[in-house]
Amino acid sequence: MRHSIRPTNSVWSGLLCIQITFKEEQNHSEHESPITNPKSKPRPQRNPTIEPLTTDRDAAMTLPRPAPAPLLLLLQLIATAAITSALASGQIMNNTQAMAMALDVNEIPQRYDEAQLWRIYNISEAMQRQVPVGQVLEQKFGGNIWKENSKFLDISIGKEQLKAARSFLDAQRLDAQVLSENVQALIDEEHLDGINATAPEQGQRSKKAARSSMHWKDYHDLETIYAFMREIRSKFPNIVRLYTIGQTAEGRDLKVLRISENPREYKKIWIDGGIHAREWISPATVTFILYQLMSNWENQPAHIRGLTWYIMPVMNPDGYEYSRTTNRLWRKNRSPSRRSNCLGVDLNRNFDIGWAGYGSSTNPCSDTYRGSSPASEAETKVVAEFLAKRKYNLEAYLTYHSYGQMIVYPWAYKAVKVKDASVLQRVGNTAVQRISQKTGSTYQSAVTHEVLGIAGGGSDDWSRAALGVKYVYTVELRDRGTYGFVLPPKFIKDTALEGWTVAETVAQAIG
Ligand code: 0X9
Ligand code: ZN
Repeated sequence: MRHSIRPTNSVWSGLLCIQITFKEEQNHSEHESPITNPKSKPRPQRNPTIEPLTTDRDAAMTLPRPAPAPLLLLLQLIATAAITSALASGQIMNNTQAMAMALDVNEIPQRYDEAQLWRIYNISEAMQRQVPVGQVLEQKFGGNIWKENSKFLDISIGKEQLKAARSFLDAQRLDAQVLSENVQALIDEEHLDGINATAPEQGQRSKKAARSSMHWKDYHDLETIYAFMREIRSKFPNIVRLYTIGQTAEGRDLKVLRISENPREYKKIWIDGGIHAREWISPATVTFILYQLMSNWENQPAHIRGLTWYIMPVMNPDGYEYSRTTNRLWRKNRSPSRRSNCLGVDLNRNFDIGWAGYGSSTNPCSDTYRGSSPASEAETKVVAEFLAKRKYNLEAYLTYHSYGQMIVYPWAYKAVKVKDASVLQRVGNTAVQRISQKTGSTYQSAVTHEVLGIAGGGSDDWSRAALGVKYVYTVELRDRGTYGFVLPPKFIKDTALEGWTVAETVAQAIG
């Protein structure tokens, strides 16, 4: 039987705008284990012009509603008391962090008006040992680290702290290149770009709830991504299985698709996205990979069709939704901490490999907080358990992040290369070349610690160390700093194609 997801046109825009009949999943059981599905928090949609897969009620909750005045006052009081107690308890917390905490209480969207994005070069290792520049900018000046690698540090600084942070850099004889004068403008541009790309043309709008709204002209909320996964499952019931492997701290499902014609015998490849909430291009790319696979499954070459694919587009659903609704630059998950009012653990510092080593933080307020113990987080734990049970024949682990345009391989937790580094480098180089031919983008392939520095607790290193997976890559998608995480939707298709090219190349290498 031929399964097909029907592209509407042959050109890019049409090719990517799949029109698949939407059917509710009541008749299907996707749970392999009897895990219940607790009521998730309301999930407001960011872009009301996208054809809804959710109900009208959900769509109506596009923006968080302003709290009535007395309630605001009360919330302010609570926030002030919380800030005072956190300061009293000796927690290192600057104004911005305290503000963010107050905002967590209110769930009022965080704005970045006139916040600047800086790139700071020439931070020597010696200087870094004396004055950890990123850490100081983060903790003293409310900076938000976007990217730290061997060559530079990208950090955004709120309007109020710009002067003071500049003086600090001057004192250190460091200069900052301004990548963006106004981070909020980047966020607004990203939003508008998505709205323009998806504005319904006259007479073209399909009936509500009659069609799936998946496309790659804009970023999607979790529910749309999950509906797409269900759709794939119901279109290909013989070869696709949809797992709910656990729930997050906020009660959202963690979902994985398996695509295989012979799960017992075929070699396996795992692909995940969305470990970091703000890297929206990652889930967009992973869903695109799913689409590339399934829109032409029967004609795929043997090296693709002859594999078992495990695909998890959003490993951090709570963080992803929080980034969509409340704080665009949120990185971690949203789990509460016992010893702090700050929320969230960096899932890519929470895996059980070099966990207490370099490159992560013990401070729950830090963006690289490693958690209270290895795999303390539901997301980490269930993924690790799921994979550990399936490690036989598991040949590849691909994890998609942004930004930087890099394809990196272990190790990250120590300054050593894996023994077959030359093979990984060769496959990485092939992907780099193919990407350049396809889209013209320049990517770089390298061993992680050399280009991104040492950091323990990463999913990539864990898959290699704990499961012995051979082809392990972290793919840092576009761009190289112009927009950073806030990549306008017009770049999704080509970036996702680059991500697909890496997956294709690795699949071919597995053979
Ligand atoms: O730091 C990370 O987790 C990744 N970069 S990102 O900007 N997307 O956050 C790089 C991960 C590389 N691998 C490990 N550190 N294990
Ligand atoms: Zn990341």
